Amino acid sequence: MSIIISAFDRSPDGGRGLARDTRVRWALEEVGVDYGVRPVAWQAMQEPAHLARHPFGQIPTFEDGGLTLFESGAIVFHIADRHASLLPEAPEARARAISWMFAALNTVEPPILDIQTAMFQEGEQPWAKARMPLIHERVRGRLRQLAARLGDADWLDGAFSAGDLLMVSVLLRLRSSGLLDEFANLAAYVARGEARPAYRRAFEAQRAFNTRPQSAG
Ligand code: GTB
Repeated sequence: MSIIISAFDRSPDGGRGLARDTRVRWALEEVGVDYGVRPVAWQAMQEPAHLARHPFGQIPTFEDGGLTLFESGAIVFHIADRHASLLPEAPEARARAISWMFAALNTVEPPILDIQTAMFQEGEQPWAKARMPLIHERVRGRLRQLAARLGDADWLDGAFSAGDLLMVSVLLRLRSSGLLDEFANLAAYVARGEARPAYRRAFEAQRAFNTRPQSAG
């Protein structure tokens, strides 16, 4: 097995699939490529060996022979670019699918991440409670636009693509907020993504990994 990805030794979410190795696992499952997982403990994330793979000391990373990549979007793009099925062959359709990849990561994910930041990093601040409704409203604005574009289509632009893979991955992080359920077509879109056999395999693999018995030493 030549591909190795890195993941939290044990994700803080306990295997709910919210850490970003899940989207990389999903892409690898979609294209049918085996991979191994390098667990990275918290203290090891900022040590030289991991920093050599990831300059910001994060997960996921991707190694294939002499190639090492970081950034989940770049990794998913690399996988999609080198295997059939996650990006259309036709140049214009391919370019549109890549636009959706960027839109997921650059336009839709940032306000969603603000929810997590407000809860976990800023929750103790005196202004934290007042900020949350503003963040929710920004997320709603994006979801409204995305819902309008998706309409009653199954996927964002024709067949399922890496753009959908990243968009569904990003939207999944909203589930506990209840915001996704305000948009029935987006909730159904995410459910379609989760129902894909490749997603199920990726989810189960990360869950098994994150709930594996701790070794004694
Ligand atoms: N832009 C980068 C990418 O897309 O790859 C962002 C990578 C990133 O934020 N990685 C996080 C990380 O390594 C893990 S995924 N954090 C440690 C650090 O920065 O020191 C984010 C994440 C973490 C935990 C949960 N959770 O437990 O629910 C969900 C998501």
